[in-house]
Amino acid sequence: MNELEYNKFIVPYRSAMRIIVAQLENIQYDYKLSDKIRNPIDTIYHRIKTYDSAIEKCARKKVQMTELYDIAGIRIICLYKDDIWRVRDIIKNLPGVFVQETKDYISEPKKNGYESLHLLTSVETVSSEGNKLIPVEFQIRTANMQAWSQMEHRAKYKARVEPTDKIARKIQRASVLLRQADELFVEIRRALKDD
Ligand code: 0O2
Repeated sequence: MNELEYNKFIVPYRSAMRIIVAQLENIQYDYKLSDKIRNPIDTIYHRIKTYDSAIEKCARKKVQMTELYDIAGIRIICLYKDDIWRVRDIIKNLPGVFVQETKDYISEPKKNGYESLHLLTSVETVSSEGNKLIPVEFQIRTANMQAWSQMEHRAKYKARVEPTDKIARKIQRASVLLRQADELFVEIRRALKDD
């Protein structure tokens, strides 16, 4: 698939992603107006995978473009770790969204320290050619997990020297400290009865 074909191929992905982002923004707005229920959604990011990144992933995984589930990606950032499960339930209950697989890197973080909850879903979209199910990947994580993930990504791809085991251990240690901070955040909120 060349870049021009990819730009056409991603049209339904962009449309599925936009529908969901609009719904999540409405829900976030409702929560912000509520003085009874605390808003669990801090920030919503979304992106369509770049052509180069999609090509690289297909080659690495030896799959076709249609087999990638993260061409459309939505990332939701929470302030508190326990809000991740509330957001997961919000997504599960969205009309036309079907969770196909859950990757729980929170109960079981990756070896390098990566934490996040991933939901691989199919989203129902309407088009002139009829209804279609389009894969959309959700990543739900705290602001601390997001900061770590950005730092680790830079360390992996932007480093000008070969990363050493010592650096890998520091990256791992940073994730442990941020995990402790995430637990403290929830403790503080509960102590203040801000539930
Ligand atoms: P992008 O577009 O840059 O986000 P794989 O890609 O083979 O490692 P797989 O099977 O796609 O893994 O699933 P997985 O492990 O759920 O990872 C999917 C996405 O999660 C990745 O997308 C990253 O966004 C994020 N992710 C997973 N592991 C790590 C990690 O160790 N560090 C960081 N910073 N992010 C991670 P892509 O494909 O990398 O692309």
